[in-house]
Amino acid sequence: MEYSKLRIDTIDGVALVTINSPRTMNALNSEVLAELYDAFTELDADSSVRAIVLTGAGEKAFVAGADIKEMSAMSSLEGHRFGKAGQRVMLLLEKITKPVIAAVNGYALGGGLELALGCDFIYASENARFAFPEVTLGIIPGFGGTQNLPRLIGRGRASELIFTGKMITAAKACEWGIVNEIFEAGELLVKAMESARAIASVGSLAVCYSKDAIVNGLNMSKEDGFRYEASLFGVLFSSEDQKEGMSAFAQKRKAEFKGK
Ligand code: CO8
Repeated sequence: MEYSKLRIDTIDGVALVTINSPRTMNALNSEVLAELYDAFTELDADSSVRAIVLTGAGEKAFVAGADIKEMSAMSSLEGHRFGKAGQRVMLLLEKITKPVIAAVNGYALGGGLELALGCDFIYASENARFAFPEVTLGIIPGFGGTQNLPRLIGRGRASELIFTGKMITAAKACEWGIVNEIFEAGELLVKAMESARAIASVGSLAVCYSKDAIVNGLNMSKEDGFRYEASLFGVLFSSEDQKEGMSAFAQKRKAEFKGK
């Protein structure tokens, strides 16, 4: 499929998805949201892709939020639809079987932070900045931010960010557990791709089931989560990858996984 707002490059089983509207700081308008939904659906179905990195074009922003110019004229009904269009992308990021790493290379504000939070984990450049400025615009985070941020960093810190709209540095975001690791700006994509390639080289079924257990387990009681994990664990014993992984270990050779 052709995309006008995204660039997609696939290298060694890793798809690099770049939101490509640097002049507007990669702001999320309806078109970008629709393309992101289509692209992630397409990449999920592509068996040659085993991990995904998501970033923004240019040096200033990952994504500076939902498109304020588009939102400013919306009716209540249109605002509701727009919110749903964004939430559909965030929920898809959780549902797809491939891990998605957000490489945050500048501002991740509002909907941009929500997009990063929808990914499995976040790496950031030293110049990355994070905020939920929605309250300064008279709205609230509407692409899942009020739900995903407290689950990730706890109610207190999430409430502080959402109620004040204040901007935090990459270092603070890392200290608070939003960001896994910080890299120099020029190194960020190299490191994110390296990490994605490491994921792409192990058993892809096992990675997919791990993601399933983590994402779905977060919405279950601990006991149900343990039960769910055990069932996924058991299913993997019917896979060729489990047999290959364990025989390769016994034979002291590198496993060749097939994802089945
Ligand atoms: N939407 C639209 N355009 C944007 C956005 C945005 N979020 N952010 C930046 N731009 C545009 C600017 O308008 C400007 O365009 P132009 O040259 O045509 O005026 C261009 O990008 C460059 O921006 P600046 O000149 O402002 O660049 P600076 O380096 O001076 O500042 C900032 C960069 C700090 C990122 C600044 O642009 C800014 O504060 N942007 C807005 C950030 C923001 O408030 N984001 C949150 C938006 S609300 C949101 O995301 C809600 C999500 C949930 C929606 C649910 C709906 C129901």
